[in-house]
Amino acid sequence: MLNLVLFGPPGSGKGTQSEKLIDKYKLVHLSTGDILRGEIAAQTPLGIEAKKKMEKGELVSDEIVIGMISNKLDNNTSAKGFIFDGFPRTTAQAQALDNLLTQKGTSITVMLSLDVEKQELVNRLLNRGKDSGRADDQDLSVIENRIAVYNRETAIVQDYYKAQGKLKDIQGVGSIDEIFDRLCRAIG
Ligand code: B4P
Repeated sequence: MLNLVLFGPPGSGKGTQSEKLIDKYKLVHLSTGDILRGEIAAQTPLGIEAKKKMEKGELVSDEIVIGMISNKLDNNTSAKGFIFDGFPRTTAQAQALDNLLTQKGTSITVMLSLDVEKQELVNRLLNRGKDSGRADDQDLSVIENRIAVYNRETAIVQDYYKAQGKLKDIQGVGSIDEIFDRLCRAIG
């Protein structure tokens, strides 16, 4: 199986590049952000809980997102592999993911970490906010908080995969196709 972790700060291109990677490698896409937005749209109890955190740019609890990923893995037993997009975002999530994959006799192949500087992230997210309808893309202070939360709580997850020899850094500025080529070369 080919199991990719697509990693990087908010606005670094995870969702954008996931779409292209799924097409090429025929993987199942697991985006915790998309799953959470689906729960919010359906007004489930989980969605109502998650909305409060997401509107402020904070992380939803590990327990909720780990449970969601576990369900999705159980529902896709014949997948050729997975793209984990926006997950794991904490070391506890990374450990839980390793445990879930080990139970299924597989593991993460590589973490692809997109590197983009802060002002470019802010510009991209404000730009997306003009037509995405996403409240968390429309408020500068929420965007800045998401980037701060990434630096404080999420960036360290790279060390977890580096220790396993699985981290690949990818320059995340350039055209979408250029970045896609870099990702494909890193996957090999
Ligand atoms: P996510 O849905 O994961 O969203 P994101 O990180 O903000 O965006 P992404 O990185 O996918 O966007 P992209 O660059 O593709 O998370 C939202 C929230 O959900 C989090 O803040 C958190 O509250 C919660 N959450 C999600 N997962 C969680 C977890 N595991 N644990 C706890 N909480 C969790 O796109 C950005 C824009 O850039 C687009 O408009 C795109 O067109 C543009 N763009 C992309 N590539 C470009 C390029 N090369 N050049 C120019 N523009 C580009």
